[in-house]
Amino acid sequence: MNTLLDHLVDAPATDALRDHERDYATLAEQLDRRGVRVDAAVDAVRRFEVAVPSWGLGTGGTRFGRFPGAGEPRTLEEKLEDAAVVHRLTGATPRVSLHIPWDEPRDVAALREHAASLGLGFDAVNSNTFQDQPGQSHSYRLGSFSNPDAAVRRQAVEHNLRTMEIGKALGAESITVWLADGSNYPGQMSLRKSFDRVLDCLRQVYAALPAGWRLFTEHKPYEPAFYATVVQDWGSSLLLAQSLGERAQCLVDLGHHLPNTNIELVVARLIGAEKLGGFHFNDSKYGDDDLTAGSIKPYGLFLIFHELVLAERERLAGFRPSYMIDQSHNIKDPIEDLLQTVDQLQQAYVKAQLVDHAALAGYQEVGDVVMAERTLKDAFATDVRPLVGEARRRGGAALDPIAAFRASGYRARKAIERVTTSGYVPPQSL
Ligand code: RM4
Ligand code: MN
Ligand code: MN
Repeated sequence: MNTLLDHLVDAPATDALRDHERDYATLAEQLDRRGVRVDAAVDAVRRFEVAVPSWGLGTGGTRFGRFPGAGEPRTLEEKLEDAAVVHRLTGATPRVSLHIPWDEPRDVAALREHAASLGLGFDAVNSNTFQDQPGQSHSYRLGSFSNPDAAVRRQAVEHNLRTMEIGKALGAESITVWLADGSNYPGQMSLRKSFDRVLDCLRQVYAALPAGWRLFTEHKPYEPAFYATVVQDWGSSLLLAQSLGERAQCLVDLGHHLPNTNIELVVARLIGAEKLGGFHFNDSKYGDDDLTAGSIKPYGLFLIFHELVLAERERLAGFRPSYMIDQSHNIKDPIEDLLQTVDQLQQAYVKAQLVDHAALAGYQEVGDVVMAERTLKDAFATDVRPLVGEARRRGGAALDPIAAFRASGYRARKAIERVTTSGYVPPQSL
């Protein structure tokens, strides 16, 4: 075991353990009465995995400001150390998703080794053609793949090819393409031509996909473009994926829908079309808020997982979703926010496992609306915290990750080690 990670998961306090054992026994007994095998549910949680975003390990910010915390990672290597802490405490995050060039490795082989020594691997790589980078020949001000200038489009395609090369050397198996392309004013660009250009560029990227890789297209309704985003909705994303071929699938970011969109329905449609590739988990109230998953709409999250668990049980063709987190941790400690996130995802996932599917299907057949809805609510209303705690404990992770993280003093130690060159020290009073 890496010394850095030693002692993170010390035995919980005796009374915490005793309380947990009682709560777990009560829940197990309750589930038994409902015909649910608690061990199977615990095993399902233990199999659940989600990737951590490299850009979610430092403190995020808005265009109004950023409030970094002491001891936050300064380098990609330090970000991986923090990601390893999240994995050690949850047992559920063995891979990191890199954003290129935000988190471009200087030495790919060395980084892969460093990650492996921390027990980590790499998930989808994310290309970034939404910002100009120093030394770049052409500007993305008017878009990347949709740009009217062929030289800009070429540059953007080449960036994606390079991103895949890096990903391949790291052992990743997919690329996520999110484009900021769009227009701010009616008339700024041709709505049809811009989409055709995006498809054409994606074809070039798709043609270079390494063996065994998948390409995910990620849609977003607005921001940074405010009038018309080129890949603005799941319909556009599906058109792209279907035109590209079998190894292209759609990625659903939970914050990338207009308010009140029925996301579980979108998920069901994509599953039906064998085109659900992956998720970016987060939560939102208004738009792409990047808040902690489950913090605002936990029932919605559960309903999404219900669709996922149904597809998993039915072993549907083409169903192999890649789960990732995409959040910006602006005022919480990023590690704590990720620990909360994973816990919320594990809870939503296992609640979906508790749904009595046979009963639900029966009620649907005879049109018993009340009982059908109640079947879902019975699962959602179950307090599954002892169950996910037990799953983590059996997997050698922490019963209560936040408590274990706070008790470890990890962040305080890093605040001493990771002194920023700017000498910035956050004010002590909050
Ligand atoms: C976008 C989108 C992408 C993410 C960037 C940082 O809104 O969610 O997935 O990589 O933000
Ligand atoms: Mn995203
Ligand atoms: Mn986003």
